[in-house]
Amino acid sequence: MHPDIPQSVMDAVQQARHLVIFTGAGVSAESGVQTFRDALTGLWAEFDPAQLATADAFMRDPAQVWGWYEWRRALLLKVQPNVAHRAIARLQRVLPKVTLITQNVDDLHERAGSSAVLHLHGSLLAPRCFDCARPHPLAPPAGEPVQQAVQPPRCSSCGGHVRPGVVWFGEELPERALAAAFAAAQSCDCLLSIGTSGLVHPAALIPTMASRAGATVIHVNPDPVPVRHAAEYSLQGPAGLIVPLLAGGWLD
Ligand code: BJW
Ligand code: ZN
Repeated sequence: MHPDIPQSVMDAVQQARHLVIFTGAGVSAESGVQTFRDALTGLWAEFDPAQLATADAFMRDPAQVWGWYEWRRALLLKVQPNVAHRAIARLQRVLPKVTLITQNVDDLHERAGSSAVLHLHGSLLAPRCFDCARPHPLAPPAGEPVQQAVQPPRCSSCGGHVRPGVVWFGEELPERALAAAFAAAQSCDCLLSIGTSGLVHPAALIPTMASRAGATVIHVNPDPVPVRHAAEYSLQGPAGLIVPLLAGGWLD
């Protein structure tokens, strides 16, 4: 069954002069990437973020943290973009201006053909030195994904531990990407928020900023999202079903 998408929502997306697409882990769920906070299937149902997703945890036990991220980097090689990623790339091609902002640390938007993706929480694929921040490119992981402790490589410049290029709790978001994301949220006429729990700050402010600036805001999520403004909508369903409908009507 097709969800009922109001015509005003279709119009707001398809006639947007500047559309912002803001994505979270839910957009990659149908590719087989685990979300964080889904009750039974999310990563945080199985693993403790305080032991894995903070700089303190890395300093305490670099091998445990590095091994966990290497496991997730290896899993990423096994998955493919889904129809929602592809529909987003299509919207970027056909609309006059689209800013794509993601909280995701995967590269599935890029692999689906999206360009200029603003990664607010970094990337699993951009490791850098914990001490001097120098990038430390790595070959794709060989073999099957295994969840085990692994000593991180050493920085070739200063000898520090190499860390995942993601943003951990308590760390600043990349300044330029965040500034560009906030500017886009404040100047767009429509914002599509897809597959995020909206719990992690400061990224969570982005849909509210767009609403306050007068944009139509549309949430896509299997769970209902509370709406607070007249031009705010919650479309309940998986991204893989709803986003292609919103992007429909154009040929690839
Ligand atoms: C589907 C679906 C389908 C399922 N289709 N949908 C202000 C207020 C309160 C707290 C703070 C605040 N300011 C700062 C904080 C602290 C903290 C924070 O926000 N904590 C809250 C959790 C309470 N923020 C920070 O620490 C940030 N830094 C910062 O603010 O620096 C300044 C500062 C420094 C020092 C002191 C104070 C301030 C950094 C946040 C970094 C977040 N990092 C992570 C981990 C990245 C690395 C890794 O991958 O391991 O980023 S946490 C994790 O959450 C990850 C995600 O990007 C992020 C957001 O999660 P997301 O994408 O929303 O996923 P889920 O799982 O939560 O939701 C999935 C959704 O999809 C659900 O709704 C499903 O229903 C839905 N779904 N299937 C569509 N098929
Ligand atoms: Zn270094």
